Amino acid sequence: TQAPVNVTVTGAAGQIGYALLFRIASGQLLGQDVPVKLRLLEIPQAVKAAEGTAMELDDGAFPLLSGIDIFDDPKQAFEGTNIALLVGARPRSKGMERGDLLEANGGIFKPQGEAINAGAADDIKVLVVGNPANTNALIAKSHAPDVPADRFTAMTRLDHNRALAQLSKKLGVPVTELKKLAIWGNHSATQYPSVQHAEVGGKAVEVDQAWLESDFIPTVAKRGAAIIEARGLSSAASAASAAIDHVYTWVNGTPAGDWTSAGVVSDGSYGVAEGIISSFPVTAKNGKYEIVQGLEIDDFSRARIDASVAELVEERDTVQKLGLI
Ligand code: NAX
Repeated sequence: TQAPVNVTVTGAAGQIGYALLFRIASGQLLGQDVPVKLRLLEIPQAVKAAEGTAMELDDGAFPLLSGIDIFDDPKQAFEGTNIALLVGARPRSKGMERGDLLEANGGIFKPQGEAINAGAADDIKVLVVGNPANTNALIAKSHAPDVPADRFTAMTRLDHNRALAQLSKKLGVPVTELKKLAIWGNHSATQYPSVQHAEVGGKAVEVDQAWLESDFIPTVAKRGAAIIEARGLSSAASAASAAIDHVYTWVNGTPAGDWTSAGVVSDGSYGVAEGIISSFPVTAKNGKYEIVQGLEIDDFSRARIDASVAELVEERDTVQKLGLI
């Protein structure tokens, strides 16, 4: 039988952690034949709560869960890890400016990047969920010079799944009929969910532009706020589900004739500033995410992509000035 895969989850005692850990333990992250060993990272004040979650994980008697270790030190938490899910982050508090938020998160993602660089396994794959996810991933990557840059990704799969759900409702077809949707840019309100290349039942999707602009795009981009409004808490189980999807696809590949969306390091494709972590349509093959090449970009898409990328460039410039990258 296979040796267990080490999976580190940060923010393990949080809402997303609570939903995510049970999905991982049940084998949905890597597959029903892959044992996993969990390494949970929390801040000291939340270690006790993480221990409570670990007790519940024990009580699940999951056949594929071969152990749980809890840490408050990133150096230990990332030792020998194969998959790192960086969920814990510093939320925006009242009156906090964007620069303050980026700085506070730099204090988390810089040491985590360093710890990954120092101790993670050679095949390490990193998914950043904690917001601002794209720029947090950029900070972590910048402090892990010995890890190939393409191992650092940011989550826009939840946005992708939200877009699938909205389009499926609009067209009255199951999500399985839809292909080639894409999220471009930042995981923020500026993101661009694109149906330009989308297909339904193998044919081009046709929807009117007014619906796209006044309904589809804002509904997807502001879904997080709508969930908070309805639930009184931010998206958790759907975010955990998207994180599972992101890693499962990364390891197992995308089906032929389709793609998905992920925040990956830009190689300058489609005029997206090289080096930033932006969402693109991506395929996965042999354990690598690759940006889909050769797509024609219409004027509407161009303007939307540029606007979201401009925000990412601004975030990068801010963290550069703060000495965080
Ligand atoms: P919670 O506040 O419930 O949990 C966060 C946990 O992280 C807490 O237990 C906290 O103690 C821990 N933490 C803080 N700093 C840490 C550190 N340095 N090391 C380890 N753990 C640390 O938040 P939750 O609802 O679970 O959301 C987590 C993050 O996901 C937030 O940043 C949130 O904004 C982000 N999201 C990202 C999404 C995406 O699509 N990329 C969607 C969902 C979610 O909003």
